[in-house]
Amino acid sequence: MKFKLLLFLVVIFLSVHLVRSSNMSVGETIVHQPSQVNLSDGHLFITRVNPSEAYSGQEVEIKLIVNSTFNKPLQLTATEVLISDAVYLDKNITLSTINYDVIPVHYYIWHFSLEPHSSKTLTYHIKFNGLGTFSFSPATVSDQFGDKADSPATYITIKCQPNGQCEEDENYLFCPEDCNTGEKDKICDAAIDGKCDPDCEEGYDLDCNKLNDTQKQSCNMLRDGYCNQSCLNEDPDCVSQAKTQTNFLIIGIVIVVIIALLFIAFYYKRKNNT
Ligand SMILES: [Ca+2]
Ligand SMILES: [Ca+2]
Ligand SMILES: [Ca+2]
Repeated sequence: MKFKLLLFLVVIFLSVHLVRSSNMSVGETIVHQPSQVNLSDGHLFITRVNPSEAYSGQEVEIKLIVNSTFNKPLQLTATEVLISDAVYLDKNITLSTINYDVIPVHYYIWHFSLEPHSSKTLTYHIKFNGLGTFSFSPATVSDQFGDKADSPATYITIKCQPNGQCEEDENYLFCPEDCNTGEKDKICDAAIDGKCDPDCEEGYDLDCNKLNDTQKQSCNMLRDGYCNQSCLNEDPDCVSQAKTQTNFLIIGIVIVVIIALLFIAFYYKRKNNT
């Protein structure tokens, strides 16, 4: 009995001690603090919507759509790292900068609140003066609980506005309307078009016909009309040659089989007649 009483007192002492150490009074309701709410199981989303293509110099609208399926209001911070090749047109959005290894990286940051089960669209505008395919890195959003969500990376291809002239910074790849293959446009297209592309290094455009016999016979992996014995399975000339030889062999076997069958049929027919 004494032992049970002692055990009861110890339990009471430890309970009071633990409650005191957590700054709570006896009988106070335990409330989960915000940091204990876990949203990482998919209550917060961010998506970027941008056109897949645009013209050089054309204003492009980019949308970041933030969506919450949580049942309480959220205080959110969204961040978008900016593409260095683009021109940012919204003067009313503050441009922030951070240095990574002395390289400045610009970004937009938005602070806003979101009601339960609602979404918000953040919009900004850019244009590109150069041609090419540019990638947006994932945009991020985080809430007051420390939970985060990332958008998928997206891409945009900037093409020229055709005007019939292959101008500086235009090329066959992103401005095929104005630039033909084989032109000096900083792109080696290596097309077999009868023109030696001045942008190609020696050996890449076969129209340049600069390969000497030694270069052709080496294992250069180029379709130069020579089957390089040192790379039989990789040289495109050997592969096509081998295919042709195999096709001829198959055709030959089929012809022999047909002749043999005709001969046998003819033999038995004659035998039956006699
Ligand atoms: Ca042009
Ligand atoms: Ca070229
Ligand atoms: Ca060419």
